[in-house]
Amino acid sequence: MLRVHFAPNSRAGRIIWLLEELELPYEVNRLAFHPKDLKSDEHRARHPLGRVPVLDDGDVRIYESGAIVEYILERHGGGRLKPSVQSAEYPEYLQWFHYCEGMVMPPVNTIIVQTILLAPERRDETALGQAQRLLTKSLAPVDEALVGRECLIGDFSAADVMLGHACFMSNRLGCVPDDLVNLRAYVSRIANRPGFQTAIQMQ
Ligand SMILES: N[C@@H](CCC(=O)N[C@@H](CS)C(=O)NCC(=O)O)C(=O)O
Repeated sequence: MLRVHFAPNSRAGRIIWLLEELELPYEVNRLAFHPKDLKSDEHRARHPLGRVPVLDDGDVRIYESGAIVEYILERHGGGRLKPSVQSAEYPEYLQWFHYCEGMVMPPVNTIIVQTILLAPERRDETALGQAQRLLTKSLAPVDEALVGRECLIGDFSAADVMLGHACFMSNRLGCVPDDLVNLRAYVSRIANRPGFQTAIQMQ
């Protein structure tokens, strides 16, 4: 049985969402998004930095949300939610899949640190402003890619699970400008998917 080490309001939601979309059975180890759980010896034995998500599959243990998504698709997905390697969509699928952790999440991380995690006296307005501008710039190409499309590469895919989740998080931080109309509509569409709702409501 697949077992997801999960904390609410985190990238672990991507894994729950993917498993729901694939209709695969899974178990959840619910952790608090708090050092008492994430930095415990027990959880550090799963992830050296004490982070989520982590997936167990029998004897396999793996972390990094993108790696976990690829692992599930390849070992358990039966060819679903991913274009074939020879298809015209495959390069764009890869691009958006990796754009998530590569371009969008770094400024999202900084914004969360500078607005939520750091004590007010340690916050840095310059770092926050830079991250907000970088995030807005990084989201503009995603908005363009969505012109006339329901999903990033046309059909719903794991690229939507990765980058769609990052766009949802960006929107929740108030960082999707009103003029990115395609992206705003996309965020509403994915937020309405039952699998996404299961993931986002999980505590
Ligand atoms: N690149 C990693 C990032 C993992 C990560 O930073 N997870 C966050 C939650 S979204 C976390 O566990 N934070 C807890 C902490 O930093 O203490 C991935 O995609 O899995």
